[in-house]
Amino acid sequence: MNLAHAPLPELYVSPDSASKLKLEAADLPSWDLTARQVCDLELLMNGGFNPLRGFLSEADYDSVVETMRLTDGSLWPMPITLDVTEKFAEGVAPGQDIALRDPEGVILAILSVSDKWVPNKAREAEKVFGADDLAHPAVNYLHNVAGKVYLGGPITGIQPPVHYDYRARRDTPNELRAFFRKMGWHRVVAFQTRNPLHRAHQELTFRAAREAQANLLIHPVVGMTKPGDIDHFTRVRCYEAVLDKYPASTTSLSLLNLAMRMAGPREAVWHGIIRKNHGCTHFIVGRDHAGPGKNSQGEDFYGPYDAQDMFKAHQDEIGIEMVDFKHMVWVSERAEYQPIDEVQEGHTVLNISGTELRRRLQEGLEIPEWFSFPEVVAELRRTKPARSKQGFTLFFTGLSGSGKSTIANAVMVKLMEMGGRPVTLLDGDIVRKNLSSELGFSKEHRDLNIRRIGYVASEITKNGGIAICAPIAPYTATRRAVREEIEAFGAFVEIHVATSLEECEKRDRKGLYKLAREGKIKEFTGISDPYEAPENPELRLDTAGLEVDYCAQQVILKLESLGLIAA
Ligand code: PPS
Repeated sequence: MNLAHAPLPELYVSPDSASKLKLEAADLPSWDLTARQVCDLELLMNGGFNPLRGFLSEADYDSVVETMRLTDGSLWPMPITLDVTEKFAEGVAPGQDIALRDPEGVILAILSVSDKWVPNKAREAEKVFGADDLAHPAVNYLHNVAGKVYLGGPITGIQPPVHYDYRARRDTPNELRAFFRKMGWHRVVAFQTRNPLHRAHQELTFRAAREAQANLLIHPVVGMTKPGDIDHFTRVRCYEAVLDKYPASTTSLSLLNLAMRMAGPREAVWHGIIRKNHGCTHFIVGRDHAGPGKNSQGEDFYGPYDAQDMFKAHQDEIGIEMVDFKHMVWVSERAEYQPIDEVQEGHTVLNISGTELRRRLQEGLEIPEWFSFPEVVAELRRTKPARSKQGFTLFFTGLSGSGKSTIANAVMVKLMEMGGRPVTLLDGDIVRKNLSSELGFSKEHRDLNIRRIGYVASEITKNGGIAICAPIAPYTATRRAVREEIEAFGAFVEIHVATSLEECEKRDRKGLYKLAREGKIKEFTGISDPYEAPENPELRLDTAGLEVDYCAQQVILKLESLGLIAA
């Protein structure tokens, strides 16, 4: 038997033991897994993360962070840890079992806690992601989303997370290994992707498989990808359309419920181990594999070939061979795709970048047939109508009395006059009355208030409406979290109403500044509580000496320049 196809150890107990454990688990402390943790747990339990048998212990974590290896010397580049809140961690001690549940409360596994520690997140960011820079999505997650305490220990698997979508396309490592065995596929090239496939991808994957004399597995990530990516429902419909373009029975499509970290070189090695576990013998690694985009200085986090270099250095140990990802371009004279380094001198090369494609989709412009398959373009247009038809959020932030509500009201009226999309105003005061009446002004309460506003705005945006928010929203991290939540569905336009504290206090329209100065109102923004001004808002307005109408007009012009309103 080809070793790549032999069954892999899983962490699940038998159905009988699972039923018993489920009952016993009622007495255990329960941790409700985050979306990322559900993904990690599924791959731990089904062997996708082999050789891991649970969430990393502290010693393994330190070793992985520093050396990309477990303490037993096995190659493992990514810290797979269970992060929890300090509050939950207080009630847990090593030696104890805890029940791991999905967001609906269904028990998936038991963690036998061996270690509990507070990680040095700055070190983790530096070593694993290359920089402690919040522009990296995984570093931002580490500092602003993940809990402060890590728990480690072996897992007893009870049941896999339930997926209601595309069930027939989801395979465990052992299911894929059995499929390859059954089909007689001895050499399999895996293609990792988080984007829709266009003609160039189809060409390059087809060529890669042919060069390796192997079958092809399109293995897209459907767990968590980079914030702002096209949702996996749309992508899978696109992949299914592209699958028909390969010669019959050479290629298969399977969905991988992985939560990506966008860690470039380390991530490429991790992806290789995961594909090896899924029975593949070859893996396509291209330029800037799993790249996170630009850092806060506007530079790339990793060199374009760092991932390939690191992969090559470890491929023998992993037991999977790298296949180079060729940059394919359309050659007009030949009416076909060719690798860029094989194009004859003088021939015309055409290419549409990801940014250009997004622009054309946003503006409803033509996408040529040489670039993509009509079925894929139709699918993308269906989910991503032109920007001027999508929902969006206008998010005003600024001190009390800065003029947020006044401008927001004026903008709302102008947008309603234009028509076409429903407009909802989530003004600070309205929200505090209807959504957040029990909240005060501590950091915790303000954050909760803004998260609620963000949630409602994201729903409005998702459903094609315009949400206008006008809270103080004093904290950068919270505004950023709301931005990320909303950008999954449409534009987030941040407007800093930058009227100075002196001016706001001079106006003191509600008489609150006076009371705050007298100490009669505590935690008052600008006086006894912080306001972190946005560094890069889409628009900044200082209302001192300006008419409301002029300010509202500036906002409308901004929306027009962003393509959010059209003639
Ligand atoms: S936050 O920080 O975003 O949750 O605040 P927000 O929901 O926008 O509420 C701000 C309005 O509440 C009034 N108010 C206070 N503001 C700031 N600090 C303290 N301690 C405070 N207490 C009451 C104030 O009228 C704010 O309204 P605006 O429209 O901003 O002037």
